Parts: sequence; structure tokens; C-alpha cells
Amino acid sequence: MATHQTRPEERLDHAGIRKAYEDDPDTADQRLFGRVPCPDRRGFLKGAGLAAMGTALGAAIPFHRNLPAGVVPVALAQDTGAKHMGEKDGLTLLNERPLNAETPAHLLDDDVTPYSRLFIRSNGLIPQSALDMDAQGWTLTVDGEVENPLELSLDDLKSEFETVTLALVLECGGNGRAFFDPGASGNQWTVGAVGCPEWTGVRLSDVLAKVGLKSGAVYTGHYGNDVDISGDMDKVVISRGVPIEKAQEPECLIAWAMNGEDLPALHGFPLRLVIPGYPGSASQKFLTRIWVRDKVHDGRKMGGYSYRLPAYPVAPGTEVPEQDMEILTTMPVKSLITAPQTGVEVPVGQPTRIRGHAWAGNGDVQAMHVSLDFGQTWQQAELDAPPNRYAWQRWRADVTPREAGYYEVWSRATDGNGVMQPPVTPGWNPRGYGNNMIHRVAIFAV
Ligand SMILES: Nc1nc2c(c(=O)[nH]1)N[C@H]1C(S)=C(S)[C@@H](COP(=O)(O)O)O[C@H]1N2
Ligand SMILES: [Mo]
Repeated sequence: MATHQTRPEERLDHAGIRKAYEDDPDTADQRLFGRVPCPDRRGFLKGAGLAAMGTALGAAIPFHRNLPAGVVPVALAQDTGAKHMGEKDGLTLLNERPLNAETPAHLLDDDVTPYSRLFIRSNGLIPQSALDMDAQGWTLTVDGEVENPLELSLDDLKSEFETVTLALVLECGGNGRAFFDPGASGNQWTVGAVGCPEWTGVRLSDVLAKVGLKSGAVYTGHYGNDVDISGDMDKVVISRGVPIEKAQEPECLIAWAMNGEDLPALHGFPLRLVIPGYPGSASQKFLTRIWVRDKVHDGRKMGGYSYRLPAYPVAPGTEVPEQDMEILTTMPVKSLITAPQTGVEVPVGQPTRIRGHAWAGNGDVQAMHVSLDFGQTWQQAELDAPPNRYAWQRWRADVTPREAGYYEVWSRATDGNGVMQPPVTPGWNPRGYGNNMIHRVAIFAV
């Protein structure tokens, strides 16, 4: 490998160091650590590299000899995307590092969820390319069990395939986790890790048709260029996939725009998957590669307890052996009351308009009901057809409290198989996925 003399004008700042690692970790290592990386021997940070790192950190690194090759000091890798929180409207911050925030139900009233009100779920740091909104040279590799592996630029995607725009629900598999008892670790999502923006891109199925699936293709594996929370550029943040039959549904998109604009940094700029009906984790942001697999994908967070449920019902708190866990696929039927806001006063003896959305992982919501008496009686709500499959559906109902006092409005959606949202948290599982309990809001009749 050629030696690389670091001249002063090549001194790297914070962003530069991160970028150098993204472009070519070996060269970056050599520039910063002054050595050829060697996996089984620790190198020493020295010379111009040490100076650059020290300058970027604003301090010397007394233990620099112990800093392993390829590990960017975490202080340099701190970009969680938090500066974009100001563009969000009233979201509840659940975790700053990585950045996770959910939307209160009453702010999810829009038919099409605006950027300002879409939840944020990051497993790692936001990549520099997204923070810079720099899509130059971006490519998507589609390879594995395919006849013609392809590397597609954004222009290729835009020009070689039909562009489609669909409203699609994106819901985190852990939405509702906060209500499990005993609780599960992870972000304590209540009801607002869901939204339904309009996505523009190409059908994943069209791209898969173009590369030509081999008969052994059974699963997809997704990759993005976000950075592990440790700052280690070699670590994959999350890499999930879906059965090839799911990937070929016409509503699964490779999207470059949300609500008519380039994807925002927090939501996957410049390219992401949108796999509606599946846990949000399948919808890879910052998408760089789709690896078609000849077996169930085994990327990071596909195994263990991540996005997996016990294969059989268990009592709350049960220790479930890992080999008894199964991948969470289709999300359950669900609804949200988006108006009125919980806790408001409403007039006695007069109808109050209740509204919200309903959706189901199988794309088939059949009925919507509300109750004003803690589930003793249910009244049918009016349910609109979705603009397309996997969009959430608007519903509305009028309820009339007959005397003054405290009431709860409960909402319950039913899917095409007659499966309803339960009145209690269903299916306890170790990591708290798939909670589709009915939604409740409080109203005070005065
Ligand atoms: N590259 C990448 N893609 C990702 C994630 C991530 O951390 N990195 N999080 C996933 C999870 S768990 C969810 S729920 C959705 C959240 O999408 P959003 O942040 O745009 O709302 O993105 C998914 N795609
Ligand atoms: Mo998620």
C-alpha cells in the first residue's frame, strides 16, 4: 500500500474524519494512525494523525496508544441528528443517543403525516452524507441470489423504473412497548411511533425483476450507511430483511422522497425502503445495498430477541429460550384516536366528534368501533376507504355523554379476518413488540 504523507492542507476536521472513514477506512486509518491497519495488533495514533484527531477533539488524547485501529473517538461521532429536532412539532424525546422521539396522538390527526410530526427511530448515528444532504455518487447495490447484480445510481432508479407515490404506514415494531408489564427494555414508545407519509420511489419488485431473482432467492437483507453509536465505522447498525414474497408486493418501495420532498436526513436521505405492514425496522434508511439471500437473512438485529416473538404464548415475565423465538412479520390491526386530545372537556348531552386512523399489517381493515362505557357497548364508526393499500384509513364517530363526569373513549379496529384490537396488552414478549391494544382517551363532560 502506498504511503500517504499528510500535508497540513489535508488536516481533517470532525466531519472530515468521519467522511474519510466512510469513504475508505483503510486509507483513513493510515492517514490518522500513520500505519497500515492490522487486525490482530493495536496500532499507535501518532504524528499528523494524532495532531488531526487532537485538533478535532480540542484536546490531547493521553491514552492514544490504547485507541484501537478503526475506532473513531466517540466524541467525534456524536452526531445524533439532534439539531433537526427543532423541525419537529411537539414530539416526545425518548432517547437522545441514538435519537428517538414519538408523536403525541393528537398531533397525528393529518391524513398524510407531515415531516414535522413523523416519529424518529434511530438505532445509530445519522450518517454524515445525510446530515450534509450529500447524495453525490450514491449507489444502491442489488446482489446475491440474482442473475445480474446491479449498482444503481439515484438517476438510474429515477429513469429506469416507473415512479410511484403511495401513502404508507410506517410503524415501529416496539410501538406500545411502554404498556407491557413486566416492562421491556428499549424505547418506551406509547402510541406515537407510527405515521403515514406519502412516499415516492420505485417498486422494490421492479428492481428485483430487473436483476432477475434466482430460484434460490428466499429473503432480502438490507444495509444502510449509518454509524454505530460507538463510532466504529465497521459495525453495521441494523440490517434486517423480509421474505422474498413480501418484498415483491407492489407497495414495497425504494423511496427517495417523502411528501414530495427529498427524504429528510432523519428519515433516510437519500434513499430508503418502505415495507408497509411489517415492523418499521424492515424499512431500511440510508439504503446502500439489498442483498438477496438464499436463506433467512442473518444481519444485525435479525436474531436473538430483536424483533422476535415467542413461538407460543407465554406468561408475562417468562424467560423464553432464544431458539423458541420467531421473527415478527405482519403487524397487527390497530387504531388511534387523534381527536379530541386526551383530557379535554366536552359538552354534556351533545355529540362530540371523535376521529382517528385505523390500519393493519395485512392491509385489510374491515370495521371500526368506539366505546364510551369502558367497552361494555360499542358503536360503529364511519370508516373511509384507504387511498391505496397499506395507507391508514380515516374514521369518525359522534359520542354523546349523557351526564357530567369522566369518560373514556376507546377505539377498536377489526381486520378482514375478524381479528380485533384487544382491550388489554396482548401477547407479552421479552422485548415488548406488537402491542395493538385499543387506544383510550379521557374526556370530561361538563
Ligand atoms: N439505516 C437504518 N434504517 C432504519 C433504522 C436505523 O436505525 N437505521 N431504524 C429502523 C426502525 S427500527 C424504524 S421503526 C424505522 C423508523 O423510521 P423513521 O425514523 O423514518 O420514522 O426505520 C428503520 N430503518
Ligand atoms: Mo422500529
